[in-house]
Amino acid sequence: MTRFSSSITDSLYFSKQAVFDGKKAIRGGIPFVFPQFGAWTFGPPHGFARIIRWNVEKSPERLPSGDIEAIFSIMDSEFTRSLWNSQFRLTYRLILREKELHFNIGVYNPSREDTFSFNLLLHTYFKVPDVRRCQITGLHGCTFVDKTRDNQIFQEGRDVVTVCEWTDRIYQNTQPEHIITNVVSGRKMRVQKYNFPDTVVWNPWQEKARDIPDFGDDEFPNMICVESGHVSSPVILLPGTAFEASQILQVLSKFDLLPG
Ligand code: TA6
Repeated sequence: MTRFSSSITDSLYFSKQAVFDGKKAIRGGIPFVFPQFGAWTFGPPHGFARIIRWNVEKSPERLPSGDIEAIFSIMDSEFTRSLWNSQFRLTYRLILREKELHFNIGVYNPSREDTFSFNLLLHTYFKVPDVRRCQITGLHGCTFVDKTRDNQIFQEGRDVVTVCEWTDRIYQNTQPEHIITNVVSGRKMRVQKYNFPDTVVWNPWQEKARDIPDFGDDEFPNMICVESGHVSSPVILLPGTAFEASQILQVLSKFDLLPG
């Protein structure tokens, strides 16, 4: 497949040790978390969507506007039903521009009788020269579940969040926009999200990095995960209804000012 490169795709982090064998999610990029966030009694952690083969509804194609569009989908199969007995159809439409990447997700429940519930999250890995220098806006005042401290709940008091140690937090009801400073080449990244109430911030730091086989011991300073999701509470989808969520990533120059 053609590889499209832009300043947005260059801003994503992939581990030097990433393995793409179809058995587990690649360490980097934007793994698609569905229908479960985190450990799962019935199947692989973070669900099956990041390990199964997706259908290509529309191969990446340049539109007259210059944008590149691609559409992918998954639906229930014998395999998915063996883990999660729900009928579903999920579409994933991507629009790539030089400095922007748009993600439009639709989840549909085709059943006539059965309701299902799910989590959804885009586990985005950003490439950064030094994670300690990144600042993340849009989290001030939000409660968060701290997975590094027995899932205790705290409230964020900082206007901008920095990451200087093992961090694994689910921020709840976050602002619809985050700016992350000092991503690759010192640029800023704008993350805009719709119907994704939560934002997960993760970096395993040195010690935890050693426990991740497909992640180099010295790579933790060069990535930060800022993940738009619906994970604190499940989405409940009634028969015959659909749920939509979207995200836009936009590369800004290092000279663009932070909001407010
Ligand atoms: O989104 C953060 C997180 O759930 C962390 O708890 C951490 O384990 C990370 O994802 C990576 O998970 P993975 O299954 O890809 O190793």
